[in-house]
Amino acid sequence: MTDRAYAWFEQKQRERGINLDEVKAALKALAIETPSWGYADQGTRFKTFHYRGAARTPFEKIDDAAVVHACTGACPAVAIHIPWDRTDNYAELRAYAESKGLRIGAVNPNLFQEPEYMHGSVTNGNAAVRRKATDHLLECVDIAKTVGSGALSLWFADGTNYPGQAPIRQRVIWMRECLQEVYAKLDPGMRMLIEYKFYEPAFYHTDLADWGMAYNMAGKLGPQAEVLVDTGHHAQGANIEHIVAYLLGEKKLGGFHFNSRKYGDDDLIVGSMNPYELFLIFYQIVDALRDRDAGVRKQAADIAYMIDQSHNIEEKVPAMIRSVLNVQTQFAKALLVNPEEVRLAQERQDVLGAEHAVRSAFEQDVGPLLAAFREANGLPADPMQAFYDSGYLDKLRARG
Ligand code: PSV
Ligand code: MN
Repeated sequence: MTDRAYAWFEQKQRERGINLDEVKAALKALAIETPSWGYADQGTRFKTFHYRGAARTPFEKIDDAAVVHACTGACPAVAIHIPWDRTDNYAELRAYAESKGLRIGAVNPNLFQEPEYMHGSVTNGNAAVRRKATDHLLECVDIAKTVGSGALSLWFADGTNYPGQAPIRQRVIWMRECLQEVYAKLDPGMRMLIEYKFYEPAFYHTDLADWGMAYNMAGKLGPQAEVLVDTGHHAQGANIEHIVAYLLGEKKLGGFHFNSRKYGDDDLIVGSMNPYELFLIFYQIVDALRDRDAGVRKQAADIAYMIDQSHNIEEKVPAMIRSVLNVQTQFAKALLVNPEEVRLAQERQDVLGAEHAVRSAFEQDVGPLLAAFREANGLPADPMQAFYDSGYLDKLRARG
């Protein structure tokens, strides 16, 4: 049945003018980092429900991430958050990850939990607090070097709740001064990813509220600083794929935090609310992978894909697997857009033809392709079923 379904799919794509070897090569290159915090108990401001089996230590988080990688073959790295993953021996953490076939991915400093940060971290009016925040960022650069990570991923909760609360232009300068000091400590190959978010926890103004502010900051710092797009960090109706295309054109798109949202920064399973949006994001990326400009192609090929979800009521490991599969599905569909069909329609200024060329790829069933691709790469055709069959859930529940 699977063979027949794939044979039918193959024939259909041939008729649509798609080269499936290219599609499979691109799928093979897709690596999605999972976040250590997605395996632990997480909650809302109302309640953190304990989930039986949630990871309690950085080592258990790595165990869970390794299972996600074993089932999907697509998640070779796990991001860490400091101090949530603080340990007194980061070399040991790295060795443990490597022993499980993983590497440590982006290091995420945490500048929002200490009492001193009530009025901001790197933008705080108090120089001693800015110093403390800067020192934490520098500590994270050192941790990144020890664990062999190539990325320092920054998100600032800094902002204000009321007009007049703090000097907005001055805070930009304070942040830049701090980040310049941190940037200077990066190794040559390291990236500094700068994430933006328009509100929460601050409700009046946030110091890095949108992609333009992050882009401007990254540009002032230098080529190793790039923008990170968290899909949950935009106002309702924002055209995220436009932002993605723009940043790719500027060679400043460094990475993604994938998650899904209905209202605010909901951190729901990727692709669960608006899969077409995720597809359109990937359409822009695939388009950039075929750009005439080698710099744009390289930028698109080097995007750091990460999941950033906190699972409040979901079973953590299968929720992560579901997210990874949803990302792969929309990426695979985007690879089925026929660029020549789009180009010709654009040339004719054929609005409906161009829209059809894009949407018809979204409407393809990539199930047979992904199953065949996984089997050809020694992976389970159905990673979710493989997870449930593996008995790992019982092991998790034994954690209590
Ligand atoms: C902030 O909402 C954020 O997206 C940042 O990436 C943080 O590091 C992460 O969530 C923490 O869950
Ligand atoms: Mn994020």
